[in-house]
Amino acid sequence: MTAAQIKILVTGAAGQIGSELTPLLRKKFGPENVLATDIKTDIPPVLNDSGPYEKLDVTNPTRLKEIIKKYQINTIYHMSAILSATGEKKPQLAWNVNISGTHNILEASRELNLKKIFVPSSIAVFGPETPKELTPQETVLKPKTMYGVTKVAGELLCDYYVQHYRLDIRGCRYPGIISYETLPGGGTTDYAVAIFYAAIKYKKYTCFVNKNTMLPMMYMPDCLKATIDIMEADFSRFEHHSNFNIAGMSFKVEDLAAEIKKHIPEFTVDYKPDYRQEIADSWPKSVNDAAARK
Ligand code: AKB
Repeated sequence: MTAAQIKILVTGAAGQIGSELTPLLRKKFGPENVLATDIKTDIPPVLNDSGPYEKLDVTNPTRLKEIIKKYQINTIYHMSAILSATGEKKPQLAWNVNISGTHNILEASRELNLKKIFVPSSIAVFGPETPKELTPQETVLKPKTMYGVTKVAGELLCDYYVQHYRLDIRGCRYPGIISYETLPGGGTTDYAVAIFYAAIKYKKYTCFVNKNTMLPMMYMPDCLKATIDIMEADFSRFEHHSNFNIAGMSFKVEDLAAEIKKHIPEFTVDYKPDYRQEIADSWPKSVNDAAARK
């Protein structure tokens, strides 16, 4: 497929990753070849006027197929999801969006013969029984959150569609993503972004996990590079499909706070762990991404 033939649909384009991935894809493949979609009506300024936009709820398969046909889509980046913290507050919604939404994407791709689909997973597939340090690619997947359950099921569903329908599906297990364009929403790793905003605006931050919490994180440019690299790699060499571990960095909250304090000396953090502490404690501290690098 040459660049000119690629017609991309991005779901969840107004979200934290979608709002930076979409402009990058538009730059690479031409704005008219990248359709941004989201359930939101108010889209971030970065997507405004930079290319086509349609409102889309991924749980509606009829509308999804209409859009794919209308824009002659052959490639999907399926970025919409309910994340871990919101998923614990609204487990039924998380199941519906993450499972039915992903199933709709895969079914539409099968029926309409799409060429390539990116379906992200997350470090949330891991649970308390998983080794915490340099978590291997192949390991115990027994998450305790609804988000994690939907992501494990999503990975297995993708494998099923690769094996039974020969679809080209790729994806990786995103760690917490650190960025500034669009705020993350509803995740457990959100503190690692919120702390910067709070430091600048209020010179203080109340953190919802304790100071020793350490989770895998990645800076947005690296996240975008990993996403594109996985999408452009030779599929015939893949030993995994939608579940590649990818790693950036890991740090304790107190270490991040100390680093910010070097720039804003009056900055202070207090800690009031809530239900998200338990989620954070069930996830790895770092992951091994040798399979993705290979
Ligand atoms: C979350 O915290 O739920 C997400 C994720 C790690 O997938 N950022």
